[in-house]
Amino acid sequence: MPKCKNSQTLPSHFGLVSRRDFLKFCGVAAAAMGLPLSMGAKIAEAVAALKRPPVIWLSGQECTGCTETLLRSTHPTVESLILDLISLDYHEALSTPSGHLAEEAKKKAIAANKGKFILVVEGAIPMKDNGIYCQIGGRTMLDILKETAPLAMGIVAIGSCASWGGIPSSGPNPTGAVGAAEALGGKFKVINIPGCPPNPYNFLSTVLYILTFKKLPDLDNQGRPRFAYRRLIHEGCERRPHFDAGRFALEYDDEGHRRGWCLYKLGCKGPETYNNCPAILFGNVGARSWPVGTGCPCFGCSEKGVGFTAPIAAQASLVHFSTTGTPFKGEERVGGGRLCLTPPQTFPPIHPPEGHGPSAATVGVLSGLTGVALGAGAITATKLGKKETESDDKAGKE
Ligand code: FSX
Ligand code: SF4
Ligand code: F3S
Repeated sequence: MPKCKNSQTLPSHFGLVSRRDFLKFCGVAAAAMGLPLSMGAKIAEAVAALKRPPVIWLSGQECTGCTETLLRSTHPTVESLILDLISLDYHEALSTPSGHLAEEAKKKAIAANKGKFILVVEGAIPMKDNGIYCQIGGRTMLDILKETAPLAMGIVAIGSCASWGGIPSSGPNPTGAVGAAEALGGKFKVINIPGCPPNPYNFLSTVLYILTFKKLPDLDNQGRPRFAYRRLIHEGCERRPHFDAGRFALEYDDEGHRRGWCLYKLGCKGPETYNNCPAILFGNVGARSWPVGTGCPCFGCSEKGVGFTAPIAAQASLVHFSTTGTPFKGEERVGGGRLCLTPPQTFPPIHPPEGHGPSAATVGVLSGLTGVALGAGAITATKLGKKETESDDKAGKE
């Protein structure tokens, strides 16, 4: 756990979360942001000293999975942290009042926090026929968003629907669904946290970053925080050694699938999807708790033009991924920057009959090391947190 000189000045609890767990979480968040673990303590101190920023949460065309993912997350009770770090002044699904009372509560919350609140948008915004396909309290989501955005301090689009249209925008997109940035005509800077649902740690880390450093995190050319979306799923995937060795599951529940081989031929979109799922994992429901870890190909939920667009079983484009050793130019990469993959000279062709090319073990060691290095910070931090929690529990501390 990161040491914090002034940790005693922190409150003993943040709602349901103990000071100890809060510090651990901030350490994990620091690692996820690519910062040294020791920054976790600084983040904790900075955030603890702040007044909770008001948040107005609007919902458009969506399944409420983005809210669910925040509320169902566990270790260390991310939902408690979120609800303690921000003042959730209006949220359609979580507000106690409904109908006119809810509308009244929203108006009051916006008027009382003009220029100071963070606007979180969940869900897509239909543009066709003046937005009539999503109405709340008799008004279109489009109008509500256009009216609310100029009054906000900052705008966060949570989930793929709010980022670029997500499920509602998939072909033939009958309602003309788009993300928040596009609905606002590109006039506002919107932080996109895509994923269907997105990882709650990415949302919380973004909030922590803004609160701590008083500025937006570095964003890629799709408005996503680079700290979370700068690498392809394929770069940190634990099945990567099998891809490099040409070992693929060909059907669900075949021998290759049961042995944990690469899911590329089952339609895995890891080679064209940017996200930190292999490093941060999902839901803390057990080891390797992320789609590919459970045997399900990544379907590119966080990538515009891939998730809900490319056929599920279609093989991913390898355009982001050179097997020839030719370096990509930064601008060719969606998220920007250069790829840093397994040394290309170790690659066999990707469709060799089994037994040809370098052995899985040889390539596995090399590419496994790359994957380990990529996710090491976050994974180590997560494990550290868990181990310490376990031993703390045994010792009966806090
Ligand atoms: Fe979309 Fe979020 Fe997917 Fe669902 O609300 S990103 S459909 S998980 O819930 O907006
Ligand atoms: Fe992992 Fe998918 Fe890449 Fe295979 S194709 S290594 S399963 S991300
Ligand atoms: Fe989505 Fe693929 Fe991650 S489907 S959750 S981006 S592994």
